[in-house]
Amino acid sequence: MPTKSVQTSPFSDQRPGTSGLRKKVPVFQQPHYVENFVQAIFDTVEGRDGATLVVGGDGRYYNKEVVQKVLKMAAANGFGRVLVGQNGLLSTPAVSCIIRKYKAVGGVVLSASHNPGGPQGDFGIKFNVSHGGPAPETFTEAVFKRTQGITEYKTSDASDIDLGRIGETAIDGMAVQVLDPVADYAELMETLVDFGKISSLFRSGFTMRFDALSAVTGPYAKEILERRLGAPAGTVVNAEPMPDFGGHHPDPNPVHAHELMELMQGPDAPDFGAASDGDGDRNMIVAPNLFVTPSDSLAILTAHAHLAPGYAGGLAGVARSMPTSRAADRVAAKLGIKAYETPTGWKFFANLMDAGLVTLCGEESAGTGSNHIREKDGLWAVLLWLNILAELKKPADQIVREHWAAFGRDFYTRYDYEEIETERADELMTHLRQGLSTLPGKRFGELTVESADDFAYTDPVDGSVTPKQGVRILFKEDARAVFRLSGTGTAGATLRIYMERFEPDPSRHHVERGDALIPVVEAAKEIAGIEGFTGRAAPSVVT
Ligand code: VG1
Ligand code: CO
Repeated sequence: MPTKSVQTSPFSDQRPGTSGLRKKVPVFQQPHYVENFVQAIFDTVEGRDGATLVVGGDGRYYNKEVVQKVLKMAAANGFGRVLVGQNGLLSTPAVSCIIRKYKAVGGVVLSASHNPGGPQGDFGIKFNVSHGGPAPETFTEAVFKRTQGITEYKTSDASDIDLGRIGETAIDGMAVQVLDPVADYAELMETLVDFGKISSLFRSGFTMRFDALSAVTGPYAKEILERRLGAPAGTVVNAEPMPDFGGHHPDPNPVHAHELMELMQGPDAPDFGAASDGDGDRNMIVAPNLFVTPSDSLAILTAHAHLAPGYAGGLAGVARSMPTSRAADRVAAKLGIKAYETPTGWKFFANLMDAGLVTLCGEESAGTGSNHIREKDGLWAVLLWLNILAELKKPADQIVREHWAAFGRDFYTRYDYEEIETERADELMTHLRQGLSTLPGKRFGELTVESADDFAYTDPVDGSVTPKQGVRILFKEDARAVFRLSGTGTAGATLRIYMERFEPDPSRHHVERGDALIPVVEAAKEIAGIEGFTGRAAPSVVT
C-alpha cells in the first residue's frame, strides 16, 4: 500500500475565519501546512469511511497542487469516492449543489473568494458539510483545536491524477470521478428560473455584459448565458479562469469591477451588467447609470421572486446579515413573511433554510442566495434578475426606482480600512464597546444616537448564541452605523463601517448616495475616533 503517515507539528495560525482558512500563498506553501489543515478537517468529519467527498476550487494559484494533495489524503483517510471538478475547478455554489445532489459527506473548497490571487496573493481552504453549506462554528473550532495537537497526517505515494479528462479513475482503491464542473449546476438553474422566457428576452434584442473577472464563473456564465440562453457571443467577458485572475481583483464591487462600471455609465451601456467574484458566490448588479446595492438587490429579488418558477409558491421568509440594510425587511413586512437578522457569513443561514424558515438570504457584501443550495450564488442571482426583467418588461433602473418609490430608499455605503495594525484595530473596537452605554442621547452633527449595542445572535433553530458580531449604532433620524472587523483578510486587520439612512420621500431619492450619507459618515468617524486610532484620514475602499 502506498499509504503512509507523515510526522508533523502544529502551526499556531490555523483558526478558520468568516469563510475558512485564508492566508498568503507562501504561508500555504510551507511544508505540511496544507496537509495539517486538511488532516484536521478529515479528523473532524463524522462518517468519512467509504463516504463521498467533493473537491474543487476557483482556479487560483496553488489550486492545482492542493487538489492533488487533498485527493491523496482523502484516499489515505478512507473516503470511498471523490467527486472533483475538471481541472480542479468548481465554483463554491457548484460545490454546494454537488454535495447535496450526490449526498456527499462534505466538500473541500479551495478558494480565497474575493481576495486577489497569484504567487504572492491569497489562498484559502474551507469545508462545507453534508447540507452543502459552510461548516458551522462548532465544526471549525473543532478543526482548529485538532490543528493545535496534530502530530501526523495520512497521505499516499500514488502519482497525480489527470484532472483534464472527465471520467472515473482511482487512487489506492478510492474512486475519483472527474466531473464537468458546470453540468449539475446548470441543470439545477433550469429548475429555478424560466430559461424560455430569458431566451426570448435575449432574442428581443436585450443586451447585457457579465464580467467574470478571469475567475471561476466564466465557464458557468458562458455555458448558461451564451450557450443555453442564447445571449450573443461576447456577453461574458474575462471568461477564462486564470491563476492570477489576469491581474483582476475578483471582488465584484464598483471599485474592483471598474471596467464594467465605466461601460454601464457610458453611452454604449448594455441593458444590464453583472459581475461575480473569485469563487462565484457573489454577484454585482448594475443597471445603466445605476449601481444596485446588494442590499437593494436582495429587497428587489424578495419582492419579485414569485415571478420565477422556482419561487412561484411565494417565499417562506427572508434573512439578511446584520450589516445589510433593512430594505429586505420592508418587503418582508409587506409580503407578510418573517425577516431574520444573522451575523455576517453564510454559515448562519443554513439552519434557517434547513428548518424551512427562509427561502432567500443575502448580505451587503454582494452575496445573495436561496434554499436551492446552502451557499450564496452569484450566477443564480443574475439569472433571477433576468427572469424578473423578462417578466416585468421594464428597464432595470426603472425597477429599482419604482421599488424605492414603493418602499422608500435605504441609502447605503460601506467603508473599508484595510491592513490596519491589528493592535490598533482591536483598541478601536474595545474603545467603541466600552463607550456604548454613554452614547444614547448624544448628538453628532444632525444625528442623535437612539441606541447602541454589540450584536449577539441567538440561532432560532438550535438556540446557539454567537456574541460580539458587530457594534450597532442607531440614530433617531432612521440612520445606522455598524462597525466590525473582517474575518477574511490576510494582512493586518480590516475595519468595516457599514452606514445607511432611510429616506421615505421619493422627491429625495435621486440624491447621490455619497451625499445622502455624509452626516452618517461624519458621525461614525467621530464616534469611533477612526483617524486617532488608525491614522487614516480616508478609507481604502468605499463600496
Ligand atoms: C466577508 C463579507 C461577508 C462574507 C464573507 C465571505 O467577510 O463581509 O459578508 O460572507 O466575506 O464571502 P468579512 O468577515 O471579511 O467581513 V466570500 O465570497 O469571501 O466567501
Ligand atoms: Co466568494
